[in-house]
Amino acid sequence: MAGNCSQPKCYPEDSGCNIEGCINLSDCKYYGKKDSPKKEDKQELENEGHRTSWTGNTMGLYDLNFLTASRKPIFIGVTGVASAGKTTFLATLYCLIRQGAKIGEYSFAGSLTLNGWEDIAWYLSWKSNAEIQFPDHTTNNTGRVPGLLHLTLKNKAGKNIDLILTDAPGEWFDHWSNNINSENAIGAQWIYENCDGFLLFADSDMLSGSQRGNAKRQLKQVSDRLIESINDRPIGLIWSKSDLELPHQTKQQIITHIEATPFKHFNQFETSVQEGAKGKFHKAILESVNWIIEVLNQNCNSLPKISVAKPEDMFLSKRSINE
Ligand SMILES: Nc1nc2c(ncn2[C@@H]2O[C@H](COP(=O)(O)OP(=O)(O)O)[C@@H](O)[C@H]2O)c(=O)[nH]1
Ligand SMILES: [Mg+2]
Repeated sequence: MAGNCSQPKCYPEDSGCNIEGCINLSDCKYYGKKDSPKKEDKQELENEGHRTSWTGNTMGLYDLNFLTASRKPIFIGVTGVASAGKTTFLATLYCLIRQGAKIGEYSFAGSLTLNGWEDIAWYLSWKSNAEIQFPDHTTNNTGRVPGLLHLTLKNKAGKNIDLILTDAPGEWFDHWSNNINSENAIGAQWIYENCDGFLLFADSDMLSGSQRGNAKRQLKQVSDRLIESINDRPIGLIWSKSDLELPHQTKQQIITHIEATPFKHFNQFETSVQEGAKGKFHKAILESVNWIIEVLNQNCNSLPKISVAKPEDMFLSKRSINE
């Protein structure tokens, strides 16, 4: 049984109800039922192959089968401690592309998790007394897989790419940076093992406030853990909440710490839910995601050149006699 659902492939606490699509979990006939699923239901699930992700909710692991069967999405791990601004960043990203903003050369072409995006972006879409409303705190559960948000993007040449961005509780990264083998670190370790690139959140608010010593220590710990087996994967450092001032010296201390262990792809971006002068903070949100896509494109092996007499016709051509 997965979490509190009697259906083996449903993780309602992590990703919403995926069998009945119930908004209120208590309405679901399978939720909270301790008895095992009826035999015929079980068979139905076993025979269904790759189920279409139809609810539009944030995806769980099982929904990924459908997406990854046809192509490899780019997985971006959104990492950092609790309240660092991760969910707000994701909600702002969605609001921007919903309005037509581009990520590099790519624009929005669809999503299997529109409900999931709308759930977090809803708060930013309504301002009361001109004050921004923020998304709810991502609940800390003992999930094994984070909430997964999906985007399909398309460029002018008609090339489609799929992105999956993780929305995980920050507490997971706290546990993970202390001990990767702890039961509470499983979800963060899943992100680390499966993501192609990472955004690491540095909270300008916490780093400049009364708890700054603790905030610096936590950030350094998470970054050390991330760098440990990073290989060629990119890490973008996100200075979140950049509408608030963070002393240059503090930033430099953190950069120096991260750069002390050299790794291949590192970049930094100042972002905020506020657009900033000439929209610079919002542009940085789009640029950070685009930078990861570009680095991953460079990392792909280019096809070897085949020496052929007729390069325009791969099927009929022969190797040149002189070679
Ligand atoms: N000033 C400012 N505050 C922010 C910004 N983004 C988030 N916050 C604050 O930080 C809190 C936590 O943000 P959230 O996105 O839930 O953080 P998460 O736990 O990392 O997902 C929010 O409730 C806001 O109060 C921002 O861009 N600027
Ligand atoms: Mg969150």
